[in-house]
Amino acid sequence: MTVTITAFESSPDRGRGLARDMRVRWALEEVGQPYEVRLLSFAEMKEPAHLALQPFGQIPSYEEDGLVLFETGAIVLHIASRRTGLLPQDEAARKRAVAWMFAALNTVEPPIVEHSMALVLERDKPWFAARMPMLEQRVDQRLEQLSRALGDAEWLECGFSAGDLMMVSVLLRIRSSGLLSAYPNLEAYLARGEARPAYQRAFAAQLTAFERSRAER
Ligand code: GTB
Repeated sequence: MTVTITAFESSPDRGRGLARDMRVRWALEEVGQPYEVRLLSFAEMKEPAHLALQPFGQIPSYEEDGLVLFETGAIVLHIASRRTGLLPQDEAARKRAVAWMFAALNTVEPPIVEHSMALVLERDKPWFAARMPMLEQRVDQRLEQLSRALGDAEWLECGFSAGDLMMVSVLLRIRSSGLLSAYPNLEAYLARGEARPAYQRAFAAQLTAFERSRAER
């Protein structure tokens, strides 16, 4: 089986593992599936060849022997369903792990992305100072709820799962804001995710890709 994903040729995060190919790389590393990466420039992401794989002109896309997927939720769920290691055996626990994947993408990620985008795109706008506390409060509400749900547990659902992979990936984007410091159990949760050998292999691979492309420019 040959798996090929796409990623930024030059990631705006400078290889800090925040672009969304990272969660797919991590899932592939967790299940021991080798993969190839096709790096794309911003212009190439909007060309017909890539739009045929990813209708929104984004990364990552996923190709596997004729199967083409887009959306990291669908891609990680596919990987987790095909190989062991990312979903519990017990059916109820498996369904709850999938629920945590959806929670990460649909409930926790939207306010985090809105907060991050405002920091990047709206700093010079007249409304920025008034809007920021509201965006921080929306993120904090989700962090407080998630912190309560996790409690003292190591992972969200009886052992590390694709739900944790997705949740940790989503939370990493907010770490530099300092908002996580109110929730030591979430900080420890992120550290456990980052300590996983599969995470570290995925992180090293995307950093190497960024550094190579910078050296070639
Ligand atoms: N819902 C889609 C999915 O989960 O697959 C979202 C995919 C997505 O947003 N991809 C982004 C993209 O291709 C890259 S990851 N953007 C280009 C475009 O839309 O034209 C988002 C991202 C970019 C940069 C940072 N960063 O610099 O920290 C973090 C995350």
